[in-house]
Amino acid sequence: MISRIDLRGSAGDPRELLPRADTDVSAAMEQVRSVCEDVRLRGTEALVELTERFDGVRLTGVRVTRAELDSALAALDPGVRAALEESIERTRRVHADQRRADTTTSVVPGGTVTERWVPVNRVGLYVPGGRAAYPSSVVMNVVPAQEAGVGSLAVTSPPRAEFGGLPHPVVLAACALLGVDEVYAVGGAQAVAMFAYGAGECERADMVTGPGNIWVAAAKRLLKGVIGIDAEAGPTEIAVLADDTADPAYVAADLVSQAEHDVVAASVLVTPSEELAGKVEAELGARVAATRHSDRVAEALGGPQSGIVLVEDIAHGLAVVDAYAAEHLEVMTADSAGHAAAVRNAGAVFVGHYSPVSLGDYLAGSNHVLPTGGSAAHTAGLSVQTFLRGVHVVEYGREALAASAAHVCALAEAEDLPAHGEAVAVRVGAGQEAQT
Ligand code: HSO
Ligand code: ZN
Repeated sequence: MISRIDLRGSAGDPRELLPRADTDVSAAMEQVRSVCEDVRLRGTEALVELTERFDGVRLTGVRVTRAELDSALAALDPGVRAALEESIERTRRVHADQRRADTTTSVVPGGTVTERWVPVNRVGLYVPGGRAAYPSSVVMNVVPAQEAGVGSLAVTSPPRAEFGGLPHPVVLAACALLGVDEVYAVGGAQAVAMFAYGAGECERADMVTGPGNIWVAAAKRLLKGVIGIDAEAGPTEIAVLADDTADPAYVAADLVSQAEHDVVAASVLVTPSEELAGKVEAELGARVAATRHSDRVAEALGGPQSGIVLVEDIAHGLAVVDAYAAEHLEVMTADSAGHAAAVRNAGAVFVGHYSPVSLGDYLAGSNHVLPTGGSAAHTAGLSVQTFLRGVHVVEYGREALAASAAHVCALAEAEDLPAHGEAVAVRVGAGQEAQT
């Protein structure tokens, strides 16, 4: 079952010893190149053919109709509808609060620089298909884009034969609840290419965001530059930093919860307590056997990407989880808040015994599109900020320019770019007056 890795007494970079899946996105890039080219050259026709090949669905049109969205919403289970509405409300409140205000700095008398936060014009949001349905990912992508003020939003999700060649009905219903009416039944690399180049009814987008499988990640990497992208999302990961104040049932339940996503999902417990490790192993045995997706969970927990990591103490554990830079990190220790405050690298941090990752997946109000594969060391998850650009707006008057001229000319001369200085001198002279 889950392996143990003993880092007690081991010096050096823990990254060498920590479990982590290696998904080879670059190998997949070669394969998605022709798919993307095909969409660029043949548009909708290519989308229809590729969808038939990869999803086994013959589309009559790539766009989901208004009537199809409405009937998905009408058929939505009332309990699921209430949960989605609450999720949208909480996520909206959190994300609305994150929106940064423009700032204006008066740099010199008569000279200002304003940072103006401007939303991206048009965004394509990818909602994965695959084993599960991801209406929650619709919320996590759409809400921050809406709160940022993105003017044009389109969602795409792979069509499913069992749903009459449409994306999952709950995904469609979530789009309808959020007021998104431009929805496509296209998945995989071809969906990223559709947004990057435009195809038929789908106008090209400035940016594509959202998690997907390896083909989606490869297409994002390939087309980055043609289209803006968020972080590449790989298989989901949970790391739990816990001591023996943690309840082994909680720890095991959380490790199982993320293992449920995928056979390559990673569940890692970091603990100084051998006693807790033993109890969690026992709990896992019972929970894995009882859970609905038992085989998938067992494979994920038994895989080389998962493990129980024994550390000297919590300080060592903190160094280890920082090195690992998990997508999700839970801290369940005697001083959860204090220890969590010391964490530097994690996509999202879940503090204490009552903040499981699955709460964050659906309802905490935080975002669940988060950096994986260690990229939390340099990248943040999806937020309002993802969809905003801080544009610097420069406004100097004549006097302020005159007072700056000498310095501009000096730097222009130092860089052997005298025409830069001349563009100032032509307005105000070379600016001898600025020798202050
Ligand atoms: N844990 C996933 C998100 C998710 N979970 C969606 C359930 N639905 C990656 O953060
Ligand atoms: Zn999840």
